Amino acid sequence: EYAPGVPRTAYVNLFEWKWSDIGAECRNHLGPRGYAAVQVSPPQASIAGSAWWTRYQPVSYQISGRSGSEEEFRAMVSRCAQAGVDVYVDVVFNHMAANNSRDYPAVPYGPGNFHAACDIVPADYDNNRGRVLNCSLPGLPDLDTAQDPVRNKIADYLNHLRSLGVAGFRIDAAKHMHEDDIRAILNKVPGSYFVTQETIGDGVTPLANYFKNGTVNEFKYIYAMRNAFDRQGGQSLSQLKAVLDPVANPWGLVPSLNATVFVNNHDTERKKPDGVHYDSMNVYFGAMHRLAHTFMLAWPYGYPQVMSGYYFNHDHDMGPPSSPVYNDPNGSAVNCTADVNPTGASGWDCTHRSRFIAGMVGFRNWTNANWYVSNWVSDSADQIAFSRGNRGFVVINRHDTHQWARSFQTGLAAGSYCDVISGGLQADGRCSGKTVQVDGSGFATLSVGPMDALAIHIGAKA
Ligand code: LM2
Ligand code: CA
Repeated sequence: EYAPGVPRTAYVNLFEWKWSDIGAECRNHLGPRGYAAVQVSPPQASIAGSAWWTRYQPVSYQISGRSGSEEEFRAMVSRCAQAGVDVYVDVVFNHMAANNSRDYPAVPYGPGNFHAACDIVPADYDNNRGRVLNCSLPGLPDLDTAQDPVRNKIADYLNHLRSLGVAGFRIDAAKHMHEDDIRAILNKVPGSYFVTQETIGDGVTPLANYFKNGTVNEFKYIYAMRNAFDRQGGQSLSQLKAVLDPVANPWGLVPSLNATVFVNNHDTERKKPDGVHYDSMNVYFGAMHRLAHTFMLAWPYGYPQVMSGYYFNHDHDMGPPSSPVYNDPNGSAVNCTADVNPTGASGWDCTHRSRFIAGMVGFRNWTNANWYVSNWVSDSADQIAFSRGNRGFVVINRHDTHQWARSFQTGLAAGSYCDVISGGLQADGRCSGKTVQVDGSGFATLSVGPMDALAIHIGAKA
């Protein structure tokens, strides 16, 4: 449970959730679990249709759509604020909805507000930044964000969201807009707020140019998680320490303070670039997916986002069903139960409720002050453990069949700690999970089963 004064250091994307449901989730789960913020789906009016991607085709900047009305949106923001949870909005302003006339009277934008029609082709990402910036994501009229009237319309939208209490923005398709255009728009939006920019690395986009606007999504981290946990490209967990080493930085990740990271987002979890492998893991990877979150939340790099949406079927994605069902403040739920296997029937994955994830949000918050890794140990390619100095210790056993049992140096002071993955500290101080004894030299004898993890920290002493 969250304790006042502890920083909130992770956020969740409640993809396609309704505003009223998000307000309730803030109060019942996100706030108490220590989430910093919730990213919400694009709230502006979009083309009709039930597919998720209709919301990436704006027809105006009015707050209206299947997640709810402006009044419901406002109520959500205030309920979340009361629970200590900020709201970040996914804002789409690189383009408007597919429409041959290029006329959007409700903004209004007319044909003169757009770049000349041309579609981005794959080779552009290797050799033509101008086309990545000024041609269209296939079919989507590309706004000329160098025009002041266009910048003003977008800034009006962002300022409107700010007036409703919004604390941050995820800028959709950011690398398809010049960094100076984004800066000029944000300059028209006063105050201080969080920004993260969707910037999939390619051969032509200088990611560092975007730092002046806020953080960027570091997609290389997502690929590192996929490769290690799904054993792609000959990689494994034991290599993560070297891959993520902040000094050697062999993959050239952006600096931690500039990065937002996730195990999967709404695009990568659906895409199979080679027709076989998903671009990232997703909920169908089960325990492997949860263990990757355990790692992401334990490892000191970036600002992590947990993706939580509806069960999708890659081949027949029918769009979001009706709302998740959650009932009481203690976490019992009908549809939204954590750690269930995808069935397609219950509708929503509720990834953020999983103990592997929710428990680790607390771990990240409580270990934030020790932004380094110590006591790293790996006994096999699939087994790693490490400390966050004297504040927390985690064991991740991704081995399919073998348990991992040994004595570990935890780095923690002597005492008994409550494992936040098998359970957690209850309101009455009882530990519902495993209790771990750390001796006077920091050692604990532990046994962690296959595809399981264990995490203890100073905020959950048994
Ligand atoms: C993004 N980031 O840069 C979003 O994260 C991603 O989800 C969006 O694509 C994309 N940019 C545009 O905002 C999604 C979806 C596309 C879909 C678009 C627009 O992945 O498949 O394109 O939203 O709704 C759809 C059709 C596509 C068609 C296009 C225009 O799937 O076949 O292309 O509309 O009609 C002709
Ligand atoms: Ca553009």
